[in-house]
Amino acid sequence: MSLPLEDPGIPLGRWRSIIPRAEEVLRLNDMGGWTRASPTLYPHQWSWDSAFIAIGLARLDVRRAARELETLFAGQWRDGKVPHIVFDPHAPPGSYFPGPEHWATIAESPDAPPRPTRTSGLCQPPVHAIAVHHILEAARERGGDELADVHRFLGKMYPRLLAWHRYLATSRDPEESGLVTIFHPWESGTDNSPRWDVALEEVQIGEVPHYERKDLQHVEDISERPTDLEYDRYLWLVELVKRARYDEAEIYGSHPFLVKDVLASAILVAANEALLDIADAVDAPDDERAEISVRIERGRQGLHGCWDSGLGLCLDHDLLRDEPLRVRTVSGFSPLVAGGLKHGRLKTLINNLRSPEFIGYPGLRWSLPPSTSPLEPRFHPRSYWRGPVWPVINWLFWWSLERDGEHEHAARLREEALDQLASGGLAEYFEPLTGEPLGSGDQSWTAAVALDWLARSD
Ligand code: 9WN
Repeated sequence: MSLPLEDPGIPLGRWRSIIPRAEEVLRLNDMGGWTRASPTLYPHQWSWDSAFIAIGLARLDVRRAARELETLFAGQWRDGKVPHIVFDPHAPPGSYFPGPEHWATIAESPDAPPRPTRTSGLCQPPVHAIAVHHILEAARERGGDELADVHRFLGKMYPRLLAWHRYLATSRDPEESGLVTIFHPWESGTDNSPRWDVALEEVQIGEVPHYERKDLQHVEDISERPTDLEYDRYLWLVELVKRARYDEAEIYGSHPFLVKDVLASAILVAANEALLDIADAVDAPDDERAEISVRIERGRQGLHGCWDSGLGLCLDHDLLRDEPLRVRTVSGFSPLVAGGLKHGRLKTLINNLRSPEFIGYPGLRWSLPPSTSPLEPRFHPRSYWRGPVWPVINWLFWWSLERDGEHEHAARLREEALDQLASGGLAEYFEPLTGEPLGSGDQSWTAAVALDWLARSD
């Protein structure tokens, strides 16, 4: 597997050295048909990581990219849920907490996947249909046997993706608001973001069985990871989900953390757009296409309802207290990801993204969006989702801007993001002021988005 470097249409310049490194990272983390998120900190298959990884792999080998998602979806639950982790039975025991033993009770759930139930019971943002669409586009460029194989793959994936999106539109949106409800910050993929602080602080922690964190062993500075208090809350919420035997309706009726997540909702809109194209490719029935179209519209309306004109951002909504979670984070730009915006709203979002509240903040090492605005009192430049720059978020914004014809803004984001990776390596996240690489090194999804960027001519 390697990127076709000889392509004269792709001026790689100062980024050329990233390619062999990124390929090496994906090889190092390739477990045979699936990719671990990183070598030590995350030794299993994570849901939205896998989708981004498949986008990068599609640039190297479309069949391997397809396999990545087939493996993940082998863990899909009967109700359509795609679990946030599919565990590797061969990973060293105790290498990640909470590992498979912590979730073993899912076997009791009627919704659990039919085969070995070595999955978590939560989910993550639905990037998967976007990834499948990338695989289709890459296969179309190649043609021949690869395209034929990818068409067979689409035939298998389409119903699974439809079931996944239906699950999110029903179990996670009984209100039909167009917005996805999450039960746990882990479901957002932006775990300790201050987006969740107010809602989490209301959670009264009950008796959490004794546990030992493993994540702190894999970072140099523990301030890069969530605090112990945050972990207690995370574990308590998992405990409650387990006590409800993963029964979604029961959780919905009693859980102390129920939040409409605008980023997951926006990703679902973009994923439904991708699914509509996939539906065309597999000649899906008209009623299914209509169903998907309704969801796209409803999702955009839902996001529109979360707009805060004072901040010029879109806000998550705490269902239990029926109030918006007013904090400036990258999720505020979710409408950009959902697309279909009127010109004025698109310009407002781009201006805000480039303003001193995010990319234009004085003194940033690279002109890239910090996960939390440095103007927020809860900003922390080293702590995970409370400030650091995340390459996958840069990729999502770049892709959205490209899709909507904002090529100049997209190109600037891509250039800065690649400069950051060329200088700091393929880290999980970066200190926004110094550019220091943080978290796990050799992070698979960082390598994957780099490969996708480098396969594009500009
Ligand atoms: C919990 C794997 C995952 C990412 C998440 C990121 C982090 C896990 C953790 O790592 O979350 O799911 O243990 O902190 O926040 O986005 O999918 O890379």
